[in-house]
Amino acid sequence: MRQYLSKRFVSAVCRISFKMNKAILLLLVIVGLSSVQPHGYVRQPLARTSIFRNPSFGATMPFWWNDTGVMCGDEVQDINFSRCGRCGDAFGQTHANQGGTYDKGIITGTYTAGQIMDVEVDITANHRGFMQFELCPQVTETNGCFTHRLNFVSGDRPIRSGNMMCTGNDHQNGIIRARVQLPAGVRCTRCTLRWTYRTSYPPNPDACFNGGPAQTFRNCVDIRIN
Ligand SMILES: [Cu+2]
Repeated sequence: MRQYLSKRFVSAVCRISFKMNKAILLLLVIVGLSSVQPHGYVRQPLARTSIFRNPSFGATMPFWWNDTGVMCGDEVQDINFSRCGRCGDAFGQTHANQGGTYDKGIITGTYTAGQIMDVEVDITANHRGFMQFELCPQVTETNGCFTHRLNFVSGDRPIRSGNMMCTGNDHQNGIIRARVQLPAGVRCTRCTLRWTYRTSYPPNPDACFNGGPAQTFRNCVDIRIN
């Protein structure tokens, strides 16, 4: 991703370079490469940090404009995601959490207990790896409340161990549809569905599972289960 971005960015910059001095150019390239990390988001039900994508929800700014790059502060993660914010912030930050800057208190999906829910994820830059969904089955979101790791029933990509969906290869960008099993008997007026995309970047022999430090993306979604 960085290589592709840098080529495009540099060629755009070169066209206007005669007007700018080299120090400014260098700064622009560094800022461009470090801030743009478009890789993916949950579009159905719509993620908390992507709420601006559906204006009918009426959410007001500020918005997390780089919503396809909610990625633990771009810090690679161990297998327990121990240096990632609860909802994808950089470690120690809480902007994407319930009650944080980007929590607009808007429910984007309503389901019934035990239902198989349809989800859609838009992968804009596939880095292999897998994605998982977890449910925090209570109104008050906490770091430890994601006690239900949900199983995939079916979907566009291979399922591993029930609760992992491999995202495919580097060229498979676009929407991945999947069906996810909600637990029986869990109801909430508001609870948090969490998507975590653990890439196989840096590259790994197993394209789906990278047990070592891996670039990771995370979204929280506010849903209701009747
Ligand atoms: Cu990338």
